[in-house]
Amino acid sequence: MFSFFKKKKKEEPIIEEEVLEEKVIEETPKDEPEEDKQEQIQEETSNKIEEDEVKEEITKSEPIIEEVEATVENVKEEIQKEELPETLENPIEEKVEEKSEETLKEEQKEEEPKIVEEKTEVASKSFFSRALSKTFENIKSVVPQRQEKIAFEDIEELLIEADMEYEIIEKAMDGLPEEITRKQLRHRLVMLFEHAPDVDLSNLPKPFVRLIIGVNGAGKTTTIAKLANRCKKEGKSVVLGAGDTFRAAAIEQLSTWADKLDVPIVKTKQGHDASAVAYDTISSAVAKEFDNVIIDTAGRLQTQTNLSNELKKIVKVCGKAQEGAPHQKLMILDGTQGNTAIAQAKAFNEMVGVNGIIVTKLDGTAKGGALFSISNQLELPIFYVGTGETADDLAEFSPDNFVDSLLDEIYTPEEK
Ligand SMILES: Nc1nc2c(ncn2[C@@H]2O[C@H](COP(=O)(O)OP(=O)(O)O)[C@@H](O)[C@H]2O)c(=O)[nH]1
Ligand SMILES: [Mg+2]
Repeated sequence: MFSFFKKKKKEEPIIEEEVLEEKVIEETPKDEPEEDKQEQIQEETSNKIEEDEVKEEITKSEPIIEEVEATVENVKEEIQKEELPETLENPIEEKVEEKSEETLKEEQKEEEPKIVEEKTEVASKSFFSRALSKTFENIKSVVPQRQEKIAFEDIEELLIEADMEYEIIEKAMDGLPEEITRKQLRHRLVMLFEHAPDVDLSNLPKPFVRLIIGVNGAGKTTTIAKLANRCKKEGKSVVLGAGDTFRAAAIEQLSTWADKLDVPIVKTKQGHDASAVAYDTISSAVAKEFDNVIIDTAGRLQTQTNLSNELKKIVKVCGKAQEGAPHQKLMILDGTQGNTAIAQAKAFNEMVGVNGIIVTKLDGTAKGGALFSISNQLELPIFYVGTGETADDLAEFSPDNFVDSLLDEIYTPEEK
């Protein structure tokens, strides 16, 4: 069916465009419950058509801000036509207006002498000993007294207690002597975090687009709020995209955070196309010269295939809105799940490829050792850790500080 249009495209590009428009309206009567298979075929067809349309709109429009905005309008109209003709207000428009004020504020802020101290908030040793107190209690049950050297078996046992996977323990400890010094163990443990971030943080594209993925309840929405909060503290502008359109509550939750943090948000109604939200968010960020875009996504749809298709589509559409976007696909993992989170992460990694991990809820768990396995098994860096429910409870992950704080619990201080 699609190839028919393609053929036609060469001869009569203008007519084809009209046909395509009709096609979209005809072929995607969303809201109606359908047979799974049929739904999927339709979804795929409309995906392709929509993508092509977006592509065409983009080729037509010159890189002038007004035109970019017009494109956003078109895409939005299309979606509203398709899915919800009686859509009331226009939340996206509204929020874009708010943004200009926001931008002004940001600009003013930038003009003021910059007192915003470099608030990098890298997780310190004391941070980890607080955040991982439950994990450390377990460890201390194996080695209650600090020592200079610790027996191989004890180290093995305490790492198991901390929920580090046995295979990783074996790998880390391979060839170590019967009595292990702090230095020896430190070297091996830090090595497990060898997967460095693949983004040059000194030269970020503008806007820098982060797509947040992970299962429901992992902490995606909360982490987005935390990241937005960091952006603001660093004096950078940020716009949020409420891309978890599957649940109304998810949109509301992110809106509430946006209000609280006073950052703009692009959203739509429940059930609408998440990729269109992503497209709108990025396009408006491009037009308004925002520094950051953070996009939420659904953690669960009717089926795993649907979820996979939706995420793939969002990723593609992000790239249409801005070349190279999303610049980071961040996987949010619930730290209380320990090693079971790894299986989830692998599934998401297969769907869309993940660039890095944020582990949440470290405050409530004794499974902090899973950080080793998570990073090592997934061959991905851990960027941040979440340690509470407020917007401030996020710290940049530092393998060195994490390992040192763990070793401080069991080894006597290193003689210099
Ligand atoms: N204690 C604690 N709770 C968290 C953390 N991150 C998220 N949560 C809580 O976990 C629950 C699910 O978070 P949410 O962001 O809605 O997850 P989502 O479904 O992935 O978007 C909420 O009650 C959050 O407050 C964290 O680092 N520590
Ligand atoms: Mg959520």
